[in-house]
Amino acid sequence: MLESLGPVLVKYPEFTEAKIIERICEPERQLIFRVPWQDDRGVVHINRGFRVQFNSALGPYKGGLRFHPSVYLGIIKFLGFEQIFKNSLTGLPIGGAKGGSDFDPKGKSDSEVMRFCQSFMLELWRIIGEHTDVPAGDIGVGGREIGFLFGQYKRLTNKFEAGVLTGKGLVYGGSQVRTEATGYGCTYFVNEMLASKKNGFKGKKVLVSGSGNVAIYTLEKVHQLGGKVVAMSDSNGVIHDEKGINLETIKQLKEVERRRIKEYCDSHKSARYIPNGNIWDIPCDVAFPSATENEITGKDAKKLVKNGCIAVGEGANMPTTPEGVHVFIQAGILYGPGKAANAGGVATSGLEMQQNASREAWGFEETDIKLQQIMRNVYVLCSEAAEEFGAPGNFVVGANIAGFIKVARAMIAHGIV
Ligand code: NDP
Ligand code: 2IT
Repeated sequence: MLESLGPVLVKYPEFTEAKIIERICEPERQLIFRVPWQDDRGVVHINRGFRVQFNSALGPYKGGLRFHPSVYLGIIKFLGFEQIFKNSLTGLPIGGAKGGSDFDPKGKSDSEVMRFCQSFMLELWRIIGEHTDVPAGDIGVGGREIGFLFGQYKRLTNKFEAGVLTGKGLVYGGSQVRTEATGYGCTYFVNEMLASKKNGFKGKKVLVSGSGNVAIYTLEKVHQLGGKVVAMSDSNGVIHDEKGINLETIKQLKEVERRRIKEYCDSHKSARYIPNGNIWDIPCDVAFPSATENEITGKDAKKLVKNGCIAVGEGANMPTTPEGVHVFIQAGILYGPGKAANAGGVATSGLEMQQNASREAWGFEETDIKLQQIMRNVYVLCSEAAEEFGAPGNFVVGANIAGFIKVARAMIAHGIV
């Protein structure tokens, strides 16, 4: 990030004078708290909760909550930092934050997840609010968890404050397209990159890592646009089927039954399961890393390029290591970094906040069109900034610069705070 900003600081010396870089790297506020809860047998468990409110120059803090055993302060801070610039790129009035817990929802009953969420909110509610900080989902936090968190917030505050969380169910203030938004948005972004080369998804062979929220709706949109997803994964292994992955089976397996991807092969005989496999070894035209950070190493990136991959869209946050990013940039392939390519999720959260504020509920198509426009705009912003600052076609530089300048200007306007 800081490497990309060199030319910006030369052009705008006022940013250096106001110590914007030093200030932007320091979160405005960080909360770490104890989350005690009881499992179904009555055994007591203690987890750690986090919320890093990184930057509120553009609007209320905004960003997801991650429940995963790997969560610690460092992960939440890097995600919160990325979120500032991603949110800026959406063009919506939202600041940057992230939160979560080292709680592992895997294998827990609905009641255990509910008790955990209630205990988590019993601390978090003090520092969030429609105009203060608006959390949403991320890894391990989907519609079920947001529902439990919202219910507890409503009970604690005695207010139906719909805009305090996004990713809500459609029956109590959620937005159409929010569930689909990150995967759809990422596919729209890659479609824009392909279109700039007079290309498209028709007939393209595609890899999508992960099989959670982002991965599932990337699969859906890629198939709608005429591409074919031939492999997906979860943390245990990879499924590969050159005939294409079946969307309905994946949805049933992952969204309804919460089972492992391996079980896909029980009903699809042409698919093979590769335990602990590396999805990036499979030849493809387009890759969508949509599971987690650092999943594409330098070696994986080289393999992808060698196998003929022409475009990468990061559905996940920072899924490519710095070595991998270097390989993609050197090879000159179309590479959409997470803070641009996956901005559709938080952008649609912003649209959910708009609907909550005006007590409206827009239709699916109307909301999807807004999402498409936002992703086109993110693409244009990144391309133009890359061009202006001497790195045409480099969306890493473009996204970092375009995201940063807006936040820096707002911070200068607010004085030394
Ligand atoms: P989900 O919890 O719905 O799915 C996560 C998927 O990634 C699962 O298939 C999971 O496998 C796999 N995964 C997670 N952690 C690991 C790990 N450490 N190693 C291997 N596989 C892993 O999360 P989302 O789909 O919401 O999030 C996926 C990525 O997209 C994250 O990087 C997130 O930050 C990012 N993102 C999400 C947005 C959203 O709106 N949800 C918006 C923008 C970015 P398993 O089930 O085996 O754990
Ligand atoms: O990483 C992300 O952008 C998200 N997990 C979505 C955040 C949000 O507030 O919708």
